Order: sequence, then C-alpha cells, then structure tokens
Amino acid sequence: MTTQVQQQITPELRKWIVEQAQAGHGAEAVLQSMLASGWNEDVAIEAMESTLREHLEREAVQQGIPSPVPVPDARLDDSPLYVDAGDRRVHVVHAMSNPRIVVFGNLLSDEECDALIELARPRMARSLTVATRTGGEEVNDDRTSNGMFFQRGENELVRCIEARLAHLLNWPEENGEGLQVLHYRPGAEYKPHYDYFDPKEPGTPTILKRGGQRVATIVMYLAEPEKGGGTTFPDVNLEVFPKRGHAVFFSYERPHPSTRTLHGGAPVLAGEKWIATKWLRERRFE
Ligand code: PD2
Ligand code: ZN
Repeated sequence: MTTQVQQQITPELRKWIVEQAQAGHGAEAVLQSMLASGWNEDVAIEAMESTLREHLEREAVQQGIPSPVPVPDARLDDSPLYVDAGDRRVHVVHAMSNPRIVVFGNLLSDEECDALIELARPRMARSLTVATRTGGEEVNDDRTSNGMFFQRGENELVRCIEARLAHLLNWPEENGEGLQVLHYRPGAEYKPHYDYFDPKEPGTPTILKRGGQRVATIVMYLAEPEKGGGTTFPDVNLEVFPKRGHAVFFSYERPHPSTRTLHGGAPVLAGEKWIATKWLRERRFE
C-alpha cells in the first residue's frame, strides 16, 4: 500500500514563487529548487503555472489591459492531421499557439470557392471598415479591396459553410458575423490592423451591444493570385500564402496588442485574390 501525502500550495509558497520570478530566476531553476526542498514534481509545476498565470493576470488588470475571454478553437490537443468539421475532413497544415494561428487545408472545395465568388460578384462594392470613432462605416485607404456581405444563413451554400465552421471551431453559428467576400486586384491590399474593436475608441461601446467583441477571424482563400496577397502577421514574421480552399484562423482573447494578432493582406502583385472572411463574436450577433 502506498501512502500519498497531499502537499498544499500555500499563500507563502505562491509569494515565494512570485519573488523568485521577479528576481529573474528562470522556471527551471525555481522548479529544481522546489524539488530539492521535497516538493512533488507535478505539484511544483502546477503551483508555478497557476501562481504565475494569476500573478500576470492581476498585473494586466492593474495596467488596464482587458481580461481574457473564451475564444473559438479547433480541437488540436493530440496533434491530429485532420479534423472533423461535420460534413468534411479538414486538414491541419500549420498550428501556432501564441498567437493562436491555424492554417487549415481542404476547408472548401473548388466548386464551393467558385460558387461563392459567382454569388458575390454582382454585389461587390468598395470595402468599408468600421469607424470606431462613430460606430458607423467608412471608406479607408488602408483597405483597397472590393467586398460584400452575405446575411447569415442567406442561402444553402452559406448555411453549409457556416455549419462547417461552427463544428470546426466549436463556436455557435449565431455568434458569427455574416460571411464577407473580398476581391483584391493587383495593387489592392489590406494594411496591417487588429480585427477587434479598440476599447478606447468612443464608438466601440455601441458596436459591442451587438454580440460583444470580435474574438476570432477565419480568412478562407477562394481564388489564388499569382504573386503577393499573403496574409501577414508582422509581430511573428509569418506570411500565409493564399492557397485556394485553405484558410487561416486566428483568435484573440482580449482586445489588446499583446495578443500579437496584428495582421494584413499584402498587396497583390499579379493575378487576383478572392477571400471569404468570417469574424466571430463573443455572443449572439444579431
Ligand atoms: O485578405 C486578407 O488576407 C486579410 C488580411 C487581413 C483579411 C483580413 N484581414 C480580414 O478580413 O480581416
Ligand atoms: Zn483583418
């Protein structure tokens, strides 16, 4: 028979862990020192992780950084090569955890890409951006694409894609904004920006009444340019190439640059780029 001695993570231990971190001691050194004092390894790791997480969160609140909220995500814990998206087996091409960025393959078929473009084509107009100063929309030189929005559930194809995304990302369909289709000709781009609404802007409280913050984005590539047009993440030096049928997903648990989700659509250099974007909100978006 084995006797298990339950080791307690006391306030004194938490204080000591924070002091070690503040003194510049690395995680491995602190862990070794706890093991040498007789702490069980699992308990020591849990104590360090939870203490430092809570400490950082308290510091963030003190500095006026918004608190994190739950965000959509695919189930990738056991590193699957494929994820079940309900009606389709989607490929996992690339995954990064901080920031959370996942590239999916085989999300849309060629026929679905073509059909979305043809449904959108007659309704294309110069893209607008949300004007957080007023809560309205405006033409913006940073965004030189043409675009249109589908209503959520507007037609069979849109309903099918929305259900697939909800399954893939474990997020309710009704929390999504309508699908937006964008067309970039040579020279068109979307300069780096954050997709969340800046809490400091006066128009933001009005925008948030409809579904809360944006918490994630999925950009689906419908037609490939020949050169340029990648989706760039300057903070992590990543460029995702716009491969037809693929998509890049990223989430942001707080509306703050610390999420490192600054991203842009690089200028198209040759050919034409078509995408469909879906922005996901915290709550039901009506
Ligand atoms: O077209 C893109 O790659 C792109 C880049 C940045 C799309 C968006 N943002 C977006 O739709 O939010
Ligand atoms: Zn964006």
